Amino acid sequence: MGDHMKFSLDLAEPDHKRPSLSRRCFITASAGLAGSLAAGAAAADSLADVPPREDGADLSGHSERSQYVKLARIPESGPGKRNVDPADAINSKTPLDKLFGGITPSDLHYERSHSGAPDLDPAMHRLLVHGMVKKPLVFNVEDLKSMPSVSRVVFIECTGNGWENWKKADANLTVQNTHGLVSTNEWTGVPLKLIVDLVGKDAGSHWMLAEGGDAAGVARSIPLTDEILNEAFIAYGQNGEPLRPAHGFPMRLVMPGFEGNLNIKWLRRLKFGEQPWMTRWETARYTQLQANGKATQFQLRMDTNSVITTPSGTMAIKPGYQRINGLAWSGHGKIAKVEISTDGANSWKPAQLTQPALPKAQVRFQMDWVWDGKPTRIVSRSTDDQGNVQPDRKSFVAAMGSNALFHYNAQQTWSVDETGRVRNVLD
Ligand SMILES: Nc1nc2c(c(=O)[nH]1)N[C@H]1C(S)=C(S)[C@@H](COP(=O)(O)O)O[C@H]1N2
Ligand SMILES: [Mo]
Repeated sequence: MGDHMKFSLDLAEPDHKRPSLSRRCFITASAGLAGSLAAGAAAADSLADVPPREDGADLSGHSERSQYVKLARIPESGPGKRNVDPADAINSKTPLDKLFGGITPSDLHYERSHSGAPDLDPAMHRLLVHGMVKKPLVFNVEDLKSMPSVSRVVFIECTGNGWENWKKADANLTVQNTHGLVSTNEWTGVPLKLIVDLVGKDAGSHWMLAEGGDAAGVARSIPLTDEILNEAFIAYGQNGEPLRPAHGFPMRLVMPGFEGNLNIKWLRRLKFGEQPWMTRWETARYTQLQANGKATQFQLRMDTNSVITTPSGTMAIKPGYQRINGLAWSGHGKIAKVEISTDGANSWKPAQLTQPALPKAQVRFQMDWVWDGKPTRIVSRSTDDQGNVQPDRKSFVAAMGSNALFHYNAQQTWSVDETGRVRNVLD
């Protein structure tokens, strides 16, 4: 590792057989490196080396980000259509390259709204639950809040995430552009199962229609598998506070592991029935065009995915020590392993996963790398606990054909040129 300090940070999950995390979290330095810390760190031996203490601002009702921190989503009006007037935007992407850990701040959770974000009055809002049930019911927000609740950290991902790279790679894209339609929040709400039991769903009903209260009237037919009945919930809470209007205030459906579109916002109706309703959102839209020109319906699961966020598109690195990190997620379950290649997918090394790695949530991965200054390509590959491996781009496109637009989960390659410039490339 030459003159560079070597970090070896063990992030393994503690368990009863092992010493505690704090005892196992250690940093070791290669010999003879006193004073030569990570990039940019300087030797110091007195308080004169750090700035003096400062007066504080008045305390306030809520806190803002530091004036020195600039974080924003990017509104876009479709694949490759950036820098648009927000009035024309159809989605707004999360700055994955500027965030830490696994939770997305609420105001930076990506947004996809088909007809803007209505600001609904919770006192007026109602949820109708009807169809093949013994007793149709109407719930308001207070009804939901008074019931037993679940809180769960899960990712929501738009089926369109990754659509930028289906056909070509624009070298000027950041990871926010390529992968910013996925975010992870802690959502709180009432289990769907409880609502199903309260209304007395007919045993012959295996589908549920969920409809939003926005002008677009997004409505989807959801198959009532055991997994969905056990895991779906109607959320009113987001990262410890009421939902933000952009994310469905005052209530939305949360469907852990399934396509973003099913997570119906501003939820106003659940209807139980025998067959899917074939709404325009599952016929004209959100179907997957195959190579033979036919479209597949109800491709609902979000697949195993990962992306390196540092270093990533448009960043620049210097030769020497780098701490690579990124995010991995799978709609099938928990991320079990992430591997990184720093030589264009020729050889792979395991990355460390930041614990806890929760099922159907984004997990942060990290790895040491010393860049020798020669042009190369870096890429990550995730595997989940159900054995699904994120495909390389060539086999993914060969399997899906190039007519498709949704559910892109191929490995993301970043090239590094001799000046250290990092760029989006296909493979
Ligand atoms: N009522 C309604 N629900 C909706 C949408 C919408 O436009 N209206 N957009 C859907 C789509 S396409 C996605 S990807 C997710 C996005 O959720 P978010 O904006 O909270 O990230 O919400 C889904 N639920
Ligand atoms: Mo979406």
